[in-house]
Amino acid sequence: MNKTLLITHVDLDGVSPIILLNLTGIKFEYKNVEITDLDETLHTLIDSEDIKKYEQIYITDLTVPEWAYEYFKDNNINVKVFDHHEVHLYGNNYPFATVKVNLGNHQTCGTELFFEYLKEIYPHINTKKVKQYVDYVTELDTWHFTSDIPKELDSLKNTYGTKDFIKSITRRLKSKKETFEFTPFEKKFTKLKKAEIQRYMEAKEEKMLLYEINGKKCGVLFAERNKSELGNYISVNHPELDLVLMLDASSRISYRTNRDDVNVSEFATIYGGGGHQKASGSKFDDEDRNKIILEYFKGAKRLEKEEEN
Ligand SMILES: [Mn+2]
Repeated sequence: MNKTLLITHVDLDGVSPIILLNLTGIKFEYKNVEITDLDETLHTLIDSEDIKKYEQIYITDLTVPEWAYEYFKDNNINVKVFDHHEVHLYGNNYPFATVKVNLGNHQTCGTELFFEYLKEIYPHINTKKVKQYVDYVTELDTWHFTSDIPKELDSLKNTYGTKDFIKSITRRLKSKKETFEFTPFEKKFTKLKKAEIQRYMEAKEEKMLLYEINGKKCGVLFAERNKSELGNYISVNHPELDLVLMLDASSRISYRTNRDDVNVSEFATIYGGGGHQKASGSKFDDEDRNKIILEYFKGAKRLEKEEEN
């Protein structure tokens, strides 16, 4: 078993800390965890006592629950936490957590905070090219763009899949090339993808339904992908809306706005969720899906899933 474990989120900001650790040359294991699964992941690690086998645990881009902080403290687990979510600022009560929403004069992300830490211990990773990559991730995660590259990077991650993306980017960052570049194929691919996403967003916009919910004027969409981009597109095109609600029926509900006078995190909290001021989420699980199915197909009976062998 390796002595270092990285527990991190699944998006570009969650996957990039894995890439950064790859660059250090140390051996480690990692787990990509959805926000809603962190509690269970930590419980499993603790109950099995596996957690005590690691000399170093890093947790990035995830909000660590208070009970876990207390456990780490009481059991002298060598954990370091790096995150940028506002709801997680209580983490700073523990010396082993770094939770910052801003770094200098810009909004930061998990990857950047982790990079700031790692580059002190492993100065060889502090190259112009790696910094360039970290900046792309920061731009995407905070939705402040100076170019289209961050969105293209995200598009490539979704196409390659997490494992191959990690391999490919690690190789590129390790290479002798001075700057971070896409291959000719990737350039062509991202161009086609961009046109496809534009068509997708226009189609979703046409199907948007309007509601007043809790005194807010909401545009409601059913969408399973490109939610940040779609939420932003609708927000910009419809300044009359307070917020954009995107229902991903097989996953979760996302809340977006680009208005400064609306806090979607407060809105999401009403529905048991949370997040950032301009981008938040709440759960939409089997229980919710079941309600809809029973409402639509009157008299339907839910059956137990058969055990898979
Ligand atoms: Mn993040």
